[in-house]
Amino acid sequence: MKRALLVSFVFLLLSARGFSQQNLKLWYDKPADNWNEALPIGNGRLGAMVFGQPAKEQLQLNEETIWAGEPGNNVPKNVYPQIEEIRKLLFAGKNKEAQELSNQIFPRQAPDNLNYGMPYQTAGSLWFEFKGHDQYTDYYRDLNIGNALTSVSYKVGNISYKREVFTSIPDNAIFIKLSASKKGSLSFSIKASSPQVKSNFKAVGNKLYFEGTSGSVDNKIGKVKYVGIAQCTLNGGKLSTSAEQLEVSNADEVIIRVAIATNFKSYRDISANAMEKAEDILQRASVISYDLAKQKHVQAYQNYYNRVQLNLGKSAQSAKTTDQRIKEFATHHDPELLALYFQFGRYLLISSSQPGTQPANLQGIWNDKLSPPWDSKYTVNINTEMNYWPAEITNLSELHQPLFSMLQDLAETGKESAREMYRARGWNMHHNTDLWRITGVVDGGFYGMWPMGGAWLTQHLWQHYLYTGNKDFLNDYYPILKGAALFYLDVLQEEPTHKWLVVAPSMSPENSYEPGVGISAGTTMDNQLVFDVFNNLIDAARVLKVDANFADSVSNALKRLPPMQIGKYGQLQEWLQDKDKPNDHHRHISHLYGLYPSGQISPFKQPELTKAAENTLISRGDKSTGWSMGWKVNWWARLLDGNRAYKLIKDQLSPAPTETKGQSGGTYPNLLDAHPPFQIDGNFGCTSGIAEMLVQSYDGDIFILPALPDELANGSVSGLKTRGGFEVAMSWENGELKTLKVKSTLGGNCRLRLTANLNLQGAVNLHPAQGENKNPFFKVNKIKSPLKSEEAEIIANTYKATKLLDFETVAGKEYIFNVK
Ligand code: FUC
Repeated sequence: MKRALLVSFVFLLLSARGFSQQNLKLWYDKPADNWNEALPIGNGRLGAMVFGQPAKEQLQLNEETIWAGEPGNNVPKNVYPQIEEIRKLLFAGKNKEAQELSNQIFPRQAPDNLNYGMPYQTAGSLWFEFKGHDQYTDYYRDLNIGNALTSVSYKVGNISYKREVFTSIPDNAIFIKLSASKKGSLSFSIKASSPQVKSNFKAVGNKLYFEGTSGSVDNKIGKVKYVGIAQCTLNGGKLSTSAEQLEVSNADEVIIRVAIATNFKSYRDISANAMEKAEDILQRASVISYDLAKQKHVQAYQNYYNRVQLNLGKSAQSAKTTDQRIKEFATHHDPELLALYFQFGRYLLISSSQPGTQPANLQGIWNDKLSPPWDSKYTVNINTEMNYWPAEITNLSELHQPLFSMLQDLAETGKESAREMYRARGWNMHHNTDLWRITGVVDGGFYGMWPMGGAWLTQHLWQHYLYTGNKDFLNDYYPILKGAALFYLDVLQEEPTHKWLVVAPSMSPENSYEPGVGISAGTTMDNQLVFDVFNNLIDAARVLKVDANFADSVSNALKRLPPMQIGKYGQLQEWLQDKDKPNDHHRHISHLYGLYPSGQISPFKQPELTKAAENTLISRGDKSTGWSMGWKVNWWARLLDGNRAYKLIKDQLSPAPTETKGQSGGTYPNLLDAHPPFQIDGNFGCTSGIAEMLVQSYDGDIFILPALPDELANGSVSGLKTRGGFEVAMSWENGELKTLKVKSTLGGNCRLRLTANLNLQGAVNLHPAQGENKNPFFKVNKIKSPLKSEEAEIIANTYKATKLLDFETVAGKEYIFNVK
């Protein structure tokens, strides 16, 4: 019996793999007309957008350290007395005056002696011009996310032309192969261009150099020097050069290798030699054959990518081009597009965030401008965090590392803002940072007076520990957690009414309770963030057996944080006072941080609070910016409403508006998320949301299929991770679990939550769970009972009955179950 089970399980996994591999392509029958149709490739450090135009191919290029400006923070001097003044005004109920003073000390535009962060900038483009290729037939281009290769093919006359491009992870270069069905038919020129003010181009031998210096913005001079080199190797034919271009005539096949490097060493050191670095990379890449480089790249990519398989079923839609499928997704059942979209999020993380690189910014690494929207920086009041939501649950844990490295920098630079602005120990940052790790206020008092960026980002450290159990990691990063806790210990103020400890001044990101007034004391999100910062510190100190006294003082402060509150409309209150507006459709719903990504609100432990969160979510409406809808998918998953989560995915996976600005997101033809304009967070948010619909592990257990929508009644998934280092594979039919495999990497008790009518059969002692989960990775922090307005009417939801089952696991073992 067991054997039969195993065989059927293996078959299932194999078929899932075979199945999904056929459908891992974005494909089109015409070239990209604009950037939002071009296809992104990247290795974490280098990015390219491939347009696929037959007569004039464009590769728009990025290198992740080409940012405007130079080292240096943006912390204003001598603002502490005014911060104190703002506090007093807030506690006296003079909020408008507090906002005015905040706007005055932190003006909307950067003052002359400061900056509001630097923009991430493009490295320019390479152009391949093929005379006579304007008329073509049999056009096809794709991006295969199963192996991270993009290709273009078409015919001119009876000759077939093919291009293949990839950005190698191991060899750190872009490889391009141009071929044709008939020998001697490749004739074209290669040029480079750049919008940078300081740039130059020269062709020497078989190399085209494109160099430049990044731009100057606000009080910073552009000092990032970059050197790009495209090296052309011919099979047959002839290569010639003119001043600024390479000319290929009658070649059989051409390989082009592109290296780009900068003088960047770290956020405070730009003394590297860009030319030497670029030549060195190219030299190494040029001794590897194209085929070997391709093989190495695919292997390195698949090492990450292949860990998760998702099969949601087939439909005839897959015969259509990707842009067409996006147009029809809301009306035509297309589960394969959903699986592709999920995997595309993983593809983007693998391609924009590799160990040792910069973290993925607002556009990952893909940007064709000098002044991209919001500078393509790191906005940390939601966007940067969202980029990393898929990292653990979709089994890409190592790719979280660039965010952790950035935190190491910020924990240094953020000491200055903590000290100068708040006279506090530890470190902090506000709602933006950049390559130079600024930590001061950006965009003025209304948007930027939010000293909570570090509180949110450090959650990623603790969550990484909960997923991996890596104590060395925790030990290394403990000082950063401690620095965040120290900051809030010093900054918390006693508010006059309840004597709770609150952060002041701050705000509920970007929202206002009166026109133009958002500045606050003790917003719900701040309270939730500090709750998590303090609990993480206490738990980390306990795991590492350090700082018992310090943990005690943190624990004392923790007890004095405000509880969550249910306001008069039955909503989760956003501010300390019940000032929420019932018709507020603001994109930020920051106080639902407690529901997701944090785990402070659970349908099973706090049904009323959960209902209040749901009321808030409903009143905010569905349609919003891309990232807001991505967040909503995760919230509806946590609210155990798979159908509503799926509805939000449909809103997101519909054609992006043609407007380049606005509040109603969607998806561009290249499957990238529209804020609009393009912003990558929505892709990552939806990817993690889809995973949260299938498995959740924040509430003391592993909830199997918590939010499966009716439209995805059959499917299978493997490789999803949970806290406690478990890896889950499962299949379901008619909306019910069929098979389940749990792999334990850390051992310990495994507590499963599943629908009550299911009985699992497996070769372990599976018994009804009792008491709290004794596996420490599943500890649930007790929140205070919420306060409830007398006017609030709350009728908690009834959820499908579930049961909890425990079994003991051994590290390295797999546990296979079938449903009886
Ligand atoms: C925050 C959001 C905007 C945008 C920007 C990058 O300011 O409110 O919608 O996503 O970040």
